Amino acid sequence: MQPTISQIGSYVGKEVRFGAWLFNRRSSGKIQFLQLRDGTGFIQGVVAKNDVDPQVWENARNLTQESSLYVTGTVREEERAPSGYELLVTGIEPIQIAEKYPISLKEHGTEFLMDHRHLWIRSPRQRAILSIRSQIIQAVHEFFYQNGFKKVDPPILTPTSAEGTTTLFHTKYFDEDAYLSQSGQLYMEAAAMALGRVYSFGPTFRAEKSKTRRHLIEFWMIEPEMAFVDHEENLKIQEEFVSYVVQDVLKHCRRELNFLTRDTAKLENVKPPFPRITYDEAIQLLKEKGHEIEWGEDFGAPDETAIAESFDKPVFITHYPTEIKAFYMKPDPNRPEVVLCADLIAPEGYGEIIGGSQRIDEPELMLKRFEEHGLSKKDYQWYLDLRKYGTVPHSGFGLGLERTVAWITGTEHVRETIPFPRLLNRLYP
Ligand code: NSS
Repeated sequence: MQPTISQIGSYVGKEVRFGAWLFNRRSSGKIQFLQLRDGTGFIQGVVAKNDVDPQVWENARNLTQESSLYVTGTVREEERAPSGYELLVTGIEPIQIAEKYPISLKEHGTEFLMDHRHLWIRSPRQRAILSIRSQIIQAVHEFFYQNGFKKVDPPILTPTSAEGTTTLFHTKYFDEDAYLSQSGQLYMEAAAMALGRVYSFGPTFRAEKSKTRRHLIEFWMIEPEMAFVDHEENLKIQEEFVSYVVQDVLKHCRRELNFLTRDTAKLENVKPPFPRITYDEAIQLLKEKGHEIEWGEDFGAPDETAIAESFDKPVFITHYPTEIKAFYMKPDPNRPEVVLCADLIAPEGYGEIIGGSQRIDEPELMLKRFEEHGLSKKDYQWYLDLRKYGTVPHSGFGLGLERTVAWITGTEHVRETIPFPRLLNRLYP
């Protein structure tokens, strides 16, 4: 197999040939320095006029930014190079001389970059973010498989809503109405009754009218659901899970994190247990900080940021008012005006990354909630069945992948944490 740049360290002293793109070229008289990338990494190729065939020198000179080529050369160690290696070029076979590349190495405006997202993802920063995203995805699967969970795939086209009707994406399903999934949760509850501990990992859709740095229209969610697990154990699993993912990225993506100048000390600290405060305490804390908020109101982004500032790890906010939370959340038996739920707020202002709860398992209470929320018993008959045939205490949660990537990579806006973001007013490219 041809080596990749990421494997080049195993080829010191040897001649290799691999495919690459020209990222940048500098020349000083009789030497050309080619910054080459192959997607797996970057390496500097050195072309010395006196040591190569004149055709090789000419080929190097003709390469424009993002031209594609096969390069041949000898690998040598080079302490000063970011990758630790350099390539003494002996051959260049151009595949294509690229037209003038729209993204130069200088700064560009966000809208311009978003219009060229298909090319922008080639740049080192975007590559680092997307590599870490891939590592996070791998760590998610590892964590759940290691802990005996089964992966279950809920449908994307659904006849009903899971998280309220205001953000539903409507489509036609032949003659019926259908909606793109906002959350796989309700189906995952059915799956937990069949397989015990399950998780899903898929795209979810919300027609959010919000244009914030934390909202996407299409985002990926990891949704575990567990039979015989109560609120308390649900939180323990969440802190173990989030810590596993963060530590795994620290282990495998040092180079990318350094490139992004991420303060890794803050990430090293992400280990269980996570601090917990109740909604009541959070309201108190916000009032002390001068926020205008009353019991019964939901938190906005500035509130979440203010709460997170008081902690150096992700923090759980538990026991929200029943009134402002989803219909399926189980009320606290000692205090039915609040539910057995928690949101996990990431540190450093990255906002809520998890929403989860223990679910109502009593059939009567579920029917009562259906009435209160005006939900059709007919449309959700299958969901109500779960409370009729061997109902059990169960809990689950949903982690938003892009907000997690934003936090771990230290990226300001979620639009850079997904290859092709779907945003309010943006469906291209
Ligand atoms: O609405 S959530 O808080 N909860 C649910 O959907 C539950 N049904 C999950 C469950 O218990 N199985 O969304 C969960 C997370 C939330 O904390 C965010 O991290 C993320 O999903 N999320 C989003 N990320 C990006 N963009 C948007 N619009 C978005 N909405 C939620």
